[in-house]
Amino acid sequence: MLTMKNIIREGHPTLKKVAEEVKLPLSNQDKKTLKKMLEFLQNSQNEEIAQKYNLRPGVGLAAPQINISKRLIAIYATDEENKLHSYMLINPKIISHSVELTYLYPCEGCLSIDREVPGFVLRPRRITVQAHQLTDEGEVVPVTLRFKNYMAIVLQHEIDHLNGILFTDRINQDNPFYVPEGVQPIEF
Ligand code: UDB
Ligand code: ZN
Repeated sequence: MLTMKNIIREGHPTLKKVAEEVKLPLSNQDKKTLKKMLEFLQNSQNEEIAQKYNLRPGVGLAAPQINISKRLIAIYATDEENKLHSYMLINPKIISHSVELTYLYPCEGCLSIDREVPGFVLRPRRITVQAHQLTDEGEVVPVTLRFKNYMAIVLQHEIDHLNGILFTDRINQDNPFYVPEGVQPIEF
């Protein structure tokens, strides 16, 4: 199983790289990687397992964070309506986004960043993502998924990792807490 030891941290060059497209049909190795990533998130949200292995409760993980520079992400998060979003995605791409922005309040964090970084990350409130999905049955199917609010932030944060971008790169350097007029937060 994956633990925090497998997660590379800020300063590691892989986190700054643009990850490679994954070839389809998906190799068994890539399937295993995605399953391990999702299992890590599930374990990290299981109180007993998380305590035993000292896992931070993760909602999303991108393959570059375990030093695999491929366009794979896992998501395991509940939205504001308490709906669980559990996904293993291949080559996810944001095909459209709202003009309206939002930000997570009080701040974003990252499994690959061990310090608190003050500031807001402005992101589109709604996105549409095209990807291939590895289903629980082991099938790979094309999907178009729409996300809003908190889930849109999680997806954008993970897709950023595939492009070598950390949330700290998106904080306004001159005024970390700058918020344009009318932009409302998602409260954590
Ligand atoms: C996270 N977790 O996983 F509301 F059960 C963050 C960390 C950095 C704090 C571990 C998180 O938000 N957990 C959480 C929140 C809840 C309920 C719950 C667990 N990430 C993922 C990450 O670093 N991926 O690369 C950071 C999030 C900040 C904004 C979106 C992703
Ligand atoms: Zn992260």
